[in-house]
Amino acid sequence: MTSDAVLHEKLDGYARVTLNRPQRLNAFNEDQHLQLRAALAECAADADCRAVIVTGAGRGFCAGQDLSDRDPTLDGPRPDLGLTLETYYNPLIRQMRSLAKPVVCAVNGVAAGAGANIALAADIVIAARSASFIQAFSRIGLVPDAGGTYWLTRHLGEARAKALALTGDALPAETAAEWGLIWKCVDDGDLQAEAEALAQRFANGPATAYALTKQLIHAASTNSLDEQLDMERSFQREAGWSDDYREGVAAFLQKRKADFRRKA
Ligand code: LHQ
Repeated sequence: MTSDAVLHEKLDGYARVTLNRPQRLNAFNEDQHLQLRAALAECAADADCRAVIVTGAGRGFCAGQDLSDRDPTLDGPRPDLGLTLETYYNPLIRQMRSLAKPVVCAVNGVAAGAGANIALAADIVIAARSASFIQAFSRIGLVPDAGGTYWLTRHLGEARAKALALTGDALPAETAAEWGLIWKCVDDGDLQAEAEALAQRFANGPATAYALTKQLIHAASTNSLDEQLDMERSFQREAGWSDDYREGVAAFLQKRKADFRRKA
């Protein structure tokens, strides 16, 4: 690929992946989609990468789809947005959700349209105080996508989900944190350090337990209690057989810090 629409830095035990079209508030074109997917696939395959930070360059996190790329006012057939979702956004959301490593999103500025919902697909979302989340779709005659109706309804309930989606009003980061849409809101100058501290902590933590915990929590919203208890039993069995559990208990009994990154 010829552009740097996404930057991929490999750090000590984790990666930072940065959306990098700041002149367009990191709105997505096909290039940025393909580069993000490739970066995340590399993170998934790289055993040295144990956590991922996703963030944006410049003053915005992501303004969703680059609207000049799917312009319905041009001559010719109207664009098939369903195909765009099927080809680009849906695989991306599925990829982020199924990544067997913690994904931390550091929302450095406005997150609008699909940009907001891509942020919400991360496992942990930290936002700068100046950031906001905008379900901008209704402003241009569209419906929320990239999981928006799923995240909003599950995290906030119908009343707030509908108000945000139907009005397209901006939700300030602080309110997003108060409402439980995201993990927390921090001062702008602290955002990247907070995200890095979290990623470093995950990089040094029990990778198998993290991967299994993600799956359990994803399943919890649709499972019955009985199904969830069964799943916890099976996953705990697997966790209990891991080297991490052995090391965690050994460290506890020896009154030392667990070293989950040691080579077995
Ligand atoms: C942009 C964009 C943008 C291009 C800012 N595109 N240039 C999926 C399937 C297929 C197709 C349709 O969509 C989807 C999902 C979606 O994501 S639909 C929703 C698409 N996004 C939006 O509708 C948001 C559009 N952007 C905005 O409303 C504003 O830019 C926000 C509120 C995000 C930020 O406002 P400001 O801070 O005032 O910044 P700005 O508007 O001045 O933007 C800065 C520049 O970025 C500007 O370019 P310029 O050359 O004038 O400096 C914008 O044109 C450009 N930009 N968003 N999505």
